[in-house]
Amino acid sequence: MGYRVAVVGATGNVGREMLAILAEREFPIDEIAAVASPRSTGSEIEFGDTGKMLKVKNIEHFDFTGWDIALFAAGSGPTQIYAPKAASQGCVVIDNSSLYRMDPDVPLIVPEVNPDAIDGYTKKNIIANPNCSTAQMVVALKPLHDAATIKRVVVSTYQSVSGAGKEGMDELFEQSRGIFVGDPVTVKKFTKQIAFNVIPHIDVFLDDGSTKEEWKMVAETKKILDPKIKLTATCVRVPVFVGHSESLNIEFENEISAQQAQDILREAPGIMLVDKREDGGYVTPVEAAGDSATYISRVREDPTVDYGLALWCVSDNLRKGAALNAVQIAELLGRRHLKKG
Ligand code: 11C
Repeated sequence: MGYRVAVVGATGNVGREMLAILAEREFPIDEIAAVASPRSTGSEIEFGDTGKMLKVKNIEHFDFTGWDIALFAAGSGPTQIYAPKAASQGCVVIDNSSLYRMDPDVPLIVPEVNPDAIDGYTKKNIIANPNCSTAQMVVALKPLHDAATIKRVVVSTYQSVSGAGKEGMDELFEQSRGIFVGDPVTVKKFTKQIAFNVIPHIDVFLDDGSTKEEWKMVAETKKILDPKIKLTATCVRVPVFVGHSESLNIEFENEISAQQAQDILREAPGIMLVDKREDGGYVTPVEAAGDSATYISRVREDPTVDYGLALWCVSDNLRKGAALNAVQIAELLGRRHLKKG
């Protein structure tokens, strides 16, 4: 016996990936619904690679009564309306938007990091999925924090355009093509040319000069991992289609060598250590795209602080950063709370 699962926002980058990962991981499903805005109603979408076609249902008329789990990848606007509706109709919402992440009554979960926090989901029947740049980073930080207690993190991100949705990917493609054929560059989704460029700006600016993406990395890390960790982030958009990369400088309370960190990371859940200290002995986003792991490379000691490490972290932002983490939350929920059969 399986679950009745709805994917809301099923036609977007993350929604499609949610369907693919549910199918790939053989999540026990009795019935699956692809739900989206009226614009997509009636179109068909494949349930992963199963060959099963799903007719997209209109979110405005969808009744969540009797559905066990809804994976939302619908953006904050529709989520604000339909997530509370689904939750009140008895369906547990796993939401990928930023709307509920800092709500004290909503657990913010990365299953490798804070699985026990999921028990608080009953307060609102909603569980939040973190921002993609936070998710892969906390997977990397957690085992090191357990070993030597992290005091401070300096992170610089290199975030792919798929984080900005399909329009972001289209803009990189169109600008790249246009530059080769001599067309003028048109900027729509991003604030400057993204093709053959990098842009040190993701999400809106805040009063202190940081951006909301940077603030999310700070606030979400505190909620998921440890409120005592100090973190400063610089988030940068790069002309990569899929896969976020991060350069991390981590300062610890206790001594930890690069060798010890490598040994710990090699065994840690969700992580693949690829760290050969030779040409090409590290992972880049092109290799991480389409994969489930968070890859760690370039682990080395940082001699500028008492106990410091530097490392490189890469993951598929649409998978661990969004859809995979949401499906892992659904699996955790099933194991702990919504047992079937
Ligand atoms: C990006 N990290 O790469 C963003 C996308 O809060 O869920 C995800 C935004 C979020 O643009």
